[in-house]
Amino acid sequence: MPTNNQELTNWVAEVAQMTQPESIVWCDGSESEYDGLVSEMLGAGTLKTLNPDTHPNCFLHLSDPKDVARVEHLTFICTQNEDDAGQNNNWKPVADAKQKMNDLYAGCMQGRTMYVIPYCMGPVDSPFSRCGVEITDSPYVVINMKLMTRMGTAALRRIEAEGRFVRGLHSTGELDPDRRFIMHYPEELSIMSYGSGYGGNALLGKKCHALRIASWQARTEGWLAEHMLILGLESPEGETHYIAAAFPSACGKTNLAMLIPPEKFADWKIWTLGDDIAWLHTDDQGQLRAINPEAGYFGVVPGTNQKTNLNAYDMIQQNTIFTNVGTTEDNQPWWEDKKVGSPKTDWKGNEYKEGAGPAAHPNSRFTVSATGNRAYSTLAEAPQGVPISAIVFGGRRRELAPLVYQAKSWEHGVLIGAGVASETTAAATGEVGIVRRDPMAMKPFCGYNFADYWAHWLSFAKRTDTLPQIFHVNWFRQNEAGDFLWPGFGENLRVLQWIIQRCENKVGAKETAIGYLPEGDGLDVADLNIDPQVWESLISIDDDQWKVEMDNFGEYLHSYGDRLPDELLEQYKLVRSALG
Ligand code: SAT
Ligand code: MN
Repeated sequence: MPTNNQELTNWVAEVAQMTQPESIVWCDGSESEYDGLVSEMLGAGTLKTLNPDTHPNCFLHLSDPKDVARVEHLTFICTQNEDDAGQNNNWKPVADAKQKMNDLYAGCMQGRTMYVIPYCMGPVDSPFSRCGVEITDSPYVVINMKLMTRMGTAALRRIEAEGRFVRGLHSTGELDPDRRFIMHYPEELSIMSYGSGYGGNALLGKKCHALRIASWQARTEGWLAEHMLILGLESPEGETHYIAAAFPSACGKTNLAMLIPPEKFADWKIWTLGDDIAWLHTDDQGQLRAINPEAGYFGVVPGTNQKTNLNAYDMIQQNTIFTNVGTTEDNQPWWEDKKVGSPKTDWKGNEYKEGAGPAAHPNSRFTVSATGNRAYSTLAEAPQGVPISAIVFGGRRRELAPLVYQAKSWEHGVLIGAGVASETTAAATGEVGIVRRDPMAMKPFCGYNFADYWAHWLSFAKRTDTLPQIFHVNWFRQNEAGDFLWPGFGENLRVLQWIIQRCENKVGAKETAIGYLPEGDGLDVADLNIDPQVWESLISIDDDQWKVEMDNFGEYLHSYGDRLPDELLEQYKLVRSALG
């Protein structure tokens, strides 16, 4: 597939010269191309067909056992000045990083096919979308990019018309963890990834482009690239409010984005616009609007069942790529907490043995087109995106953070976002269950210095006076015995409803040092039979715990030194002094 874009033609030729592939394929994004690659992978044994009667058009890929998650310690932001990357990122000088990568790439595609994937993040006809081209030697990457992005001919036409694109070069290399790097060059809008086939390391349109590179582009161009789901909440009267929400990886973003209203709210409806990434812009009227740059879901499989997420459960019964799950006797995919069936093989392809670890890897994933979700909103294709009423931050905190609270202003909301912290999960390699600071849920994804990023967030107050309200939620409070205090899942709708009522000034709230909290009966939980003392603890704060938290947070903020925006420090001082 020839292109009239000289820059792209030259780059493809240069990469081919360096990596020496056996052949070059320009991907057109067609169904027949997808089917052809699936057949090839089935032939090569890198993909297996799952039970076609129960799971039509579903396939299983088992990765290298040492390549199952993002690798933050091997992920770098490479800029001319180290300070521009900030202490929130690993940094390497541009020239050193390129040298290292070019050495790894030399001859790395010998005997392999090199695929050229033009893709568009966001609807192809949206002014807010941005294009990229990924070159890869992995057919697994191609079929996943097909589900996750708008890829192929239409994207290439847009690139030719616009004359610009993000360059992403990927090779699975030898999958050697000692020869694995994910390098980003935001100043030249390019990415180099080597040695991993895992989603966030290899599907370069996702975290690498749509967050790390896009966050840099967004600051330059005056918008925001965020680790946020987008959902629509439709009331029985037919009015829909859109909410964008940021949570660290594997904190239930996909479940919230696909929430099914509980019986009591059966006449409410949740529409899914996106489950992972949002690009936000202010429009001519000053309204903040969001598009989802992605076209599919790359979701955590374990824990998905008919009770926790029926829409996702049903969505992944067909047309889905499973990575690193187990299988049942009759070749259906199986994972922990599926609640039906039992495992015969595990995610390494061995016979499952009870007590010898889980059948599915805790970070096993499904890849599926967003249109397979019955709550899919066609507005995900709207070029102007959807208007955002509320921004919600959240984390996984056993203690401290109440169920929900509201910021007193945009600037205070930025402080709340900067204060997001969460107990770690299995989406990244490392220890699980440790509290780590994760501002705006962007710690692994902000492509520049957090101090500059907060300044950019604060600058929106000067762009418009109709910004959304900002909130913080925590679904994960536990008692000493480890029981969750809040039922979560569908019942989270009650919290979303309170959030919308607050945006419309329809419900009161009590003012505290950290923000506005629900009044006793302001949030409708009467029929949930929550112990009144437990309920009280969910909607109040412990000043002493908060003083400790704020002191820790203060130290963290100060570690950004002189670049920290004064306004953020002001907001910090207001909260800290209100706590006494
Ligand atoms: O990084 S991935 O996109 O592969 C998964 C996640 O952490 O959200
Ligand atoms: Mn994510």
